[in-house]
Order: sequence, then structure tokens, then C-alpha cells
Amino acid sequence: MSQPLVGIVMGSDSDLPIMQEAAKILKSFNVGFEIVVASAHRTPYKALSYAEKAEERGLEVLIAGAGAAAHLPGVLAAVTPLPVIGVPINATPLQGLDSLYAIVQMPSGIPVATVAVNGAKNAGLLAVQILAVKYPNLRERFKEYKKQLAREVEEKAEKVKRIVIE
Ligand code: RP5
Repeated sequence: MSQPLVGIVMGSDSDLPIMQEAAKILKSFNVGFEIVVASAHRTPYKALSYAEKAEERGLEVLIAGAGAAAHLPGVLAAVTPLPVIGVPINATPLQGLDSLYAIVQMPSGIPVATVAVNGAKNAGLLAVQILAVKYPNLRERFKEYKKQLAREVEEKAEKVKRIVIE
């Protein structure tokens, strides 16, 4: 795989089962990525330093997943010009609502593109789409991906038709 263009950051190793869905998507599009555990609360200086150096290290998009009072995506976005995609993780009795609100309700001026609770797959896809603005080969692959999705829906429609008729 090529030089990492996407940094996947998560607040804890307990986020990995969800966040690896983003990694799978990036792998399938042959986009280089790296995975880092850095907590906005437990290792704030590590998280800040990672985000501060991300641009000069050649990263182009950050994906950040965290549960509970999830400050991680916003903290990263505070110190990098790179686009940050936030993944709210269902990690507490509030089932991800806490994290969703913390990530999606970023105050004006510092956006974080927020996907659904546990929506790491979409975070991976959005990262590919952002990169596709610059890399035409990724744009073509993404178009093909969407065509494949449409083909799958048609196959399902045919299947349902057969079931109803039989
Ligand atoms: C957050 O707290 C992490 O992102 C994780 O979702 C949650 C629980 O972390 P652990 O107690 O499993 O380390 O900071």
C-alpha cells in the first residue's frame, strides 16, 4: 500500500472493532492509511501533536472515532487544516447519543464532518470521496463502487419479484 494519506485516530483500543470498518474501505480502494490510538482526555498532548504534524507528514484526511464525551475529532480539527471526519462510537449507556452530540455540535468555525453512530464505513467512504477531488483514479473507482451498489439493489429487486411471484 502507498504512503498513508488518511490517519485513523481512535480514543481507545475498544473503538477498534468499529473503526476497522473505515480501514477496510480504505484498503479496498487501495488508499494508504495509518491507525493511531490517542485520547483527547487521557493523552491530550499526543493527540494534539499527532494532528499538528499530520499535514507535514503527508496525510490529507483524518478520521477520528471516540465514545462518551467525545472531544477527539474536535481537538484534532482545532490544530490541523486537514478535513476531519468524526465517528461517534456507541460506548456508554447513552448508546452513542452522547458522542454524536459532542461531535456533530461543533461550535461555529471548526467543522467536523460527522457520520452516523458507529458509521466508520461511511467515514472511510467519505475520506475516499474527499481524496477523489485530487486523485482522478479514485474518482473513477468511486463511480464504479456506486454502480456496483446500484447493481446489488437491482439484484435484490429481482429476487423479491421472484419470491412474490412463486
Ligand atoms: C472514549 O471512551 C474512547 O474513545 C472509548 O470509546 C470510550 C471508552 O474507552 P475505554 O474505557 O474502553 O478505554 O474515550
